[in-house]
Amino acid sequence: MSRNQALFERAQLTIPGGVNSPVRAFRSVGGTPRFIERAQGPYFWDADDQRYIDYIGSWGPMILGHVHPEVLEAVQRVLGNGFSFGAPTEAEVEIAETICRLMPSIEQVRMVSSGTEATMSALRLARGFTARSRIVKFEGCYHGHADSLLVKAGSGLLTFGNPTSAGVPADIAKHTTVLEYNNIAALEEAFKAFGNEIASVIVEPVAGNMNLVRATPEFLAALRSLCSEYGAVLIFDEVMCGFRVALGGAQQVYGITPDLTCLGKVIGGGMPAAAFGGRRDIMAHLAPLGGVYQAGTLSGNPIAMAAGLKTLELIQAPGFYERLTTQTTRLVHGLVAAAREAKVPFAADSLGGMFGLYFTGKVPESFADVTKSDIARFNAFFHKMLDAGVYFAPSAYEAGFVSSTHDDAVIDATVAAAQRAFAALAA
Ligand code: HOZ
Repeated sequence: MSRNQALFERAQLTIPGGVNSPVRAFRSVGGTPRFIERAQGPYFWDADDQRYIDYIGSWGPMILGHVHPEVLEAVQRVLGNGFSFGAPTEAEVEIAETICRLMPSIEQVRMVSSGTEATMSALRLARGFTARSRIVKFEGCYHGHADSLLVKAGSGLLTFGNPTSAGVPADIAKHTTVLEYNNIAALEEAFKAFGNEIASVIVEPVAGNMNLVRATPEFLAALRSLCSEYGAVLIFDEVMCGFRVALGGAQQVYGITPDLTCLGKVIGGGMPAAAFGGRRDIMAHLAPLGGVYQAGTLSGNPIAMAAGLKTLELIQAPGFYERLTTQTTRLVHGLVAAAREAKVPFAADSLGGMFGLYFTGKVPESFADVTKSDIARFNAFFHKMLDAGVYFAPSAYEAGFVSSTHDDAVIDATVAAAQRAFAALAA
């Protein structure tokens, strides 16, 4: 038995499903999850010492590749000073100043420890600010696992949202309305029906949790103008796409200014750190200034701040995003060409260092489009690539991530493996 298998069997005795986050269990692709022992640059190695080219990068944070020497040095420099104080530090001020400078829609920011905390807190703040309860989200956008966000659409616009997880009370789900992503008509209809009740609309401007799906510019523009017209708080969940699709996030790419933004992943450089921030008049409603309560023992943790600050410094290097975009484009173009050669229906898309692979003929615009993917083919492709030492996300519903260490040789090796995988799928 391999060490991966032995560890998975052992893990299942004491950890539900053997993993600390469900997608890691490989349930949708089948097979044995790889237990990772170490990583370097674009690679990681599992418990059987197999090397993989890593295209999840911890689901986004590792934009500089694993164990970047300058980030390592920055972390090592502060380790001896203490791991956590539960009191403010200068690094928290520095990271707040950096985030506000890089994303000008953010006038003030509060650090938290995870993306779930960021979105949950931003929504409470929006509700406190507007004194309204209803929130609107979009099908296929994932904003963490807070109760009010694990909701799917009811049978019609005016019916209540339904919980997607056991344990979420219907009484909470009923305050969430779920609409189709990129559907402007549905959005207009919803605002017409109950616009004055909407506290907030939360959206991933580039969705990364139903595979990669871009919002259309028209959809985001409609969202912005309807929220302004009806006094609803527009929240961009940029936990995945922030500092990934461009230095200024999706809001820079689209030129749309949200009221609040949620961040995570890259801002912690691989350590647990996330944030929410935006308009000063809204942020003033947060405790200790205002009546909306939010707190956290590990918020602004000094080790996480050191990793995050150094990461945010390095991604500002001239040409960083141009190179990242070039490498990611090289990957998706190579994969599309390989699939075409083998006559496998396949499409791919990318923005900055984030990409999506779809086993359908076209790039999707909604969750319904994504569900048309040939999942059996994706799973077969995933395993062939894994066997060839390439680790894509173990689900057809996840985006992929490229780091600055994925150079031409790494990308070309991936494409060569994909040529063989597609050829075998077509056979
Ligand atoms: N929520 C992540 C996928 N969109 C997975 C997180 C993890 O397993 O680390």
